[in-house]
Amino acid sequence: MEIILQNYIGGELLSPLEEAYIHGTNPATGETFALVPDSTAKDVDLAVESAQSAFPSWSETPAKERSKILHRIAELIETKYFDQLVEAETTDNGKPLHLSRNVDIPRAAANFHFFASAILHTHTEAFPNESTSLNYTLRQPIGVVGCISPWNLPLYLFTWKIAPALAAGCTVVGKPSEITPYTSFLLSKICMEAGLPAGVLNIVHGTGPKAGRAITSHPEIKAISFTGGTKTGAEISRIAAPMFKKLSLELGGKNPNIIFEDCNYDKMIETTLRSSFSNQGQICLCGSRIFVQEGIYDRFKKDFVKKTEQLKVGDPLAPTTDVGAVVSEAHLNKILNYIELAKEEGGTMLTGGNRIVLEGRCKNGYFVAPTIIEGLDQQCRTNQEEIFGPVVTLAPFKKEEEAIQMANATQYGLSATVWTQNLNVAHRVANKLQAGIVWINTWMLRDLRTYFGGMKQSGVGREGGFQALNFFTEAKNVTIDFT
Ligand code: TXE
Repeated sequence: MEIILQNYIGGELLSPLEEAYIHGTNPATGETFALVPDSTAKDVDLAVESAQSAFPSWSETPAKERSKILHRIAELIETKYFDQLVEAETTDNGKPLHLSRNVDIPRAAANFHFFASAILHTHTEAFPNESTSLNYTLRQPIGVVGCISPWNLPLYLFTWKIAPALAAGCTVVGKPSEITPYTSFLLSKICMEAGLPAGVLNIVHGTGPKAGRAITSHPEIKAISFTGGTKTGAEISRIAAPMFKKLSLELGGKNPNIIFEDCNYDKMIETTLRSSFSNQGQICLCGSRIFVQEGIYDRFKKDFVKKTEQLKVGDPLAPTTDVGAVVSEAHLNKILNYIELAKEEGGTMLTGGNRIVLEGRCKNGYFVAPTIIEGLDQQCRTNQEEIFGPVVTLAPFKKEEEAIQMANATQYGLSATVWTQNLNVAHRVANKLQAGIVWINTWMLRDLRTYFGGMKQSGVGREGGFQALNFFTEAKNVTIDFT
């Protein structure tokens, strides 16, 4: 029996107006387990109306009250609903259960806690002119906003957008990815239980071209916060920019991982294994291009291949699984096509390069062997385009300048990792890398207060901390003349 998901509009769970559904698939088994509303512009209109009517009262609710409700949502995620959310995320996405339990769902709760606290610690600027006049800044919630999120970190990224929007006093029409909608459906129930007033958050399920486009083109939606593919980001900008909507776009990456000879080798190799294959390589921050200084290249190659081959690809529900299923059949085929392309482009498969067929429950699941490719030049498509799977390329370098040049040689600029014990090298390289986020001797060490986002075609704007609260507010200057 499939679970039937519903939209969350005006504080109620509603079926899509046209009663149309799409299939929600468990990527580990290939089976349909849910029916997902295939909402249209009509559902979005309804959601916008309800967000508009909730806006005056929510935007004037004292920050302290908004904060309390958001903390309550976080607590319900952490306690009563925790196990259900963990299982739902893994069923929907294919990621190993331990990732849902230790990363995705705790982070969703942390997003609410963080912005519920942050809203109590805001301040604005003042510009006094001796005894003649004073300017000060008001930051006011922008209105109804649209939050559109992807499938790779479903509840984690959805809440990363809606928590600051709600904290800032905006009302929201959100759309999670149609590929992984289950946990945001559960979030609707949590919000009802936490006492979030009707219409403050509305969740409309459905596809990008229908429900997503209806959100981006709706004249009453004042800002769009989007995470997803670069092409989709461009399409959203084409629609939203001429309407003068505020835009925050977190897009793709093709991130370099630069390894110098003097690095802490053991820490580097364990972390590189994670930055390459965690979540099946489906994190926009994964380091998919690995550059290794020539003195340790052969040693690294041997050890890295060995450790990669020890990773257990398996049922995401099994506690011993390191690498689960990729998110969908279409995405599986995309990854396999890139692997074929890499061969045509002259790449050598050091390990992997194939689909894995498991036995039992997961025999029809979408599994890919962690893949390491060597021997490609930096300009080829494999090294230029985002594959978003468990696939990395290796290349040696001699000098610092060469590593920087290769690292910067893509259209993307999201994140980068640098491994060295030499402080001078670390600072010099960090300074020259074209990336919004640089990690030195670590990866994915996140602090929610910091700027998060990319340069070049990896996006526009920054999320995180007060940046996100600023995005969802308008700055208004007030001038008083004392004379
Ligand atoms: O993302 P999409 P997809 C990359 C990755 C992946 C590729 C495509 O390379 O293979 O993007 O993945 C909604 N108007 N990333 O197709 O299409 C869509 O419904 C409004 C990188 O899943 O960008 C979903 O909710 N909305 C990435 C969201 O946009 C639209 C994470 C993301 O979907 C829309 C995911 C439209 N016209 C994929 N079209 C990252 N960097 O984190 C789609 N959507």
